[in-house]
Amino acid sequence: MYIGLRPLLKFSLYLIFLLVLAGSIWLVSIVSGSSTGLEKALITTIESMLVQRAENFAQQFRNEYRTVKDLPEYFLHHPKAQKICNEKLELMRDRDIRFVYLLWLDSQGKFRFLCDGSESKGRVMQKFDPDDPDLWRKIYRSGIATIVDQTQFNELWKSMLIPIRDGGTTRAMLVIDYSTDFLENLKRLSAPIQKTLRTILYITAILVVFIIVQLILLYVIRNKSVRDSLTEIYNRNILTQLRFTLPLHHYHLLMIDLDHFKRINDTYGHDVGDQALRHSVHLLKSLMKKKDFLIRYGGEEFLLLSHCKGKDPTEGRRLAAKVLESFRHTPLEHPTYGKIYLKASIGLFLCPPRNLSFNTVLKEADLALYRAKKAGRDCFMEVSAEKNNIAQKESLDFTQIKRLIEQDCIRCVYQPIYDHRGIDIVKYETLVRLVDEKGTMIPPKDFLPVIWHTNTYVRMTRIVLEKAIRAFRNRKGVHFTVNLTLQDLLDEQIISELEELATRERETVSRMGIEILEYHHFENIERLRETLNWLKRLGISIILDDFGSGHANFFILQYLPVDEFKIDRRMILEAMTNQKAKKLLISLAQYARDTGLKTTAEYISDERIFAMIQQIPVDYLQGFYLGEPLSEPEESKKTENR
Ligand code: GH3
Ligand code: MG
Ligand code: MG
Repeated sequence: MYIGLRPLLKFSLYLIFLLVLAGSIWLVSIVSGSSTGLEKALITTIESMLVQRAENFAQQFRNEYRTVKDLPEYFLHHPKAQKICNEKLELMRDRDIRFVYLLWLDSQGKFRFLCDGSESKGRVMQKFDPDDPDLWRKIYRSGIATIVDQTQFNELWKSMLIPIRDGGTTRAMLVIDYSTDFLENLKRLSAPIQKTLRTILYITAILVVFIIVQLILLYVIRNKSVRDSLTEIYNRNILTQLRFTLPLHHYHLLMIDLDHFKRINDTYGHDVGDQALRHSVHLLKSLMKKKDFLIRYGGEEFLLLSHCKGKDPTEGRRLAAKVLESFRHTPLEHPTYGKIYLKASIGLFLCPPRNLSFNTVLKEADLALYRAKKAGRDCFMEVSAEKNNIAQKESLDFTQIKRLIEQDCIRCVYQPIYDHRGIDIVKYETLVRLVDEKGTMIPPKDFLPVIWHTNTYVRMTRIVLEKAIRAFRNRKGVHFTVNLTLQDLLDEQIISELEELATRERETVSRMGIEILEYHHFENIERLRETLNWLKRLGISIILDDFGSGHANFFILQYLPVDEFKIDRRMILEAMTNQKAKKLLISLAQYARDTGLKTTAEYISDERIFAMIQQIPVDYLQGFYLGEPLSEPEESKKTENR
């Protein structure tokens, strides 16, 4: 299983890290380089200023003594000229320059003083011994101004040697000795700047550490937020990322829900329930390949995304079958309770088409799972793009439906319900539709499952109630019904809406019936009875929809304050070909008649069904053969189309 970060994100994190690292190394090198660089730059600037001064001196000297052939001789015999020369040299001295003097190289290669601007002056022709005579002579003869290190005296740092040339030969050499104080002063001068640079360096270092720590924290937190703590696989938060990065069309999607898991908790306790969840994850992981994803999608619901190499559907089906097998044959081994068998149902979407959104794919897989549950559990049901024709028709997502509902795009249509002869309209059933921007009517099956159990659904129900009341308010004597699930009747907002309507529109509500859907699985029959009694007190008649399917039984009819039920369409279709089913249908209708209940036969969609139902003692008929839903309820009238 691939459990790391997605490659793109991983790559971005590495990139950021490398950039920060490279940036900080660059900064450090700049900052540390600039402190020595600054020192060098200062020295070079000061040196070039000094060289300039020395050059000026050399120029003057050249001009002044051009005519003098023998300089040592001249200065020996002209003490006044030597004094002037000394004074000029003295001008160059400051606190960093200890000695400034003019040397002459005699024929034996010995250096001798000509003039001296230093404090303790050398005499004319006095011998001078540099610490590296060969080097000094070389510089003297080359005529190129050079700075040399001083090793002779501790207090001296460097000497600048400036040969003064005239007519192709060096006539004298100006020497300027820098004291070590010069270096100290330089350091003192650059100290504040260096301090600032060092501070920048420290701040940079702290920032780099901070950024790295933040990156690590981000990585850890992000990783935690997409992990399920119980099973350590991904939780559904990972979908926010996968939505943008995962090519879903390369995956088979398995929506896996454990069957009757509540019973495991109820029988063995929550801890064992938790162990069972971990055990399930263990089983699923063992069937996964490297590129697959396993996500805990809900409490006992998992999403397995299995990478499909080709578009081979058998591969996905085989995997789904293997998952079921694995659950069937590998129970959780519990030390106290022994073997605990788990089973699962699966909604399977094989390589969803490219143009479907993530939400649509999940929703379709969920519907397939729902079908698997309905089909008896412990099996898988497939969504196929061809079968559902969803490749061409992208389903609406929650936001689109919510927007349409908020923009008042709900339309109610009214399907007539006839008497047993199919002649007189007895009442109307209110059916809801959504109209999209293009004016297309969207049937409830395409939007109700998406908004089930949300506030948007409650809002829609309230709007439908209001619209139905408005439609029938001025149609005196016309009865009508609206559809509500049992869940709706337990919702406080819908209850108060009904109460309010019953007060405000007493007469219209007294002509209203509620067709109750989804009551089969409601286990608290007492509560259901109370709710229905309450509705009856408001003047509303109660109709059970789809009676005869699922767990609906005769007991419900005896126990609940019901006025009517609608016979499940499957019973009617079965009665068309099966004599036993027909007899059962007759008994059911007869039973209702004997006990004062009204019955409606739905799905009267053709003449044959209509003819068959004539032999059954039902009270009302409904179906396209008799009347399609209308945008406006008509006044009660006789039908002429047969
Ligand atoms: P169905 O076959 O229709 O799926 O029935 P079910 O009981 O599996 O499904 P239902 O949705 O009614 O109940 C799911 C149960 O899963 C209820 C809840 O207590 C349990 N559950 C959810 N999360 C956890 C969990 O983290 N630990 C445990 N022990 N139980 C959990
Ligand atoms: Mg379950
Ligand atoms: Mg469930």
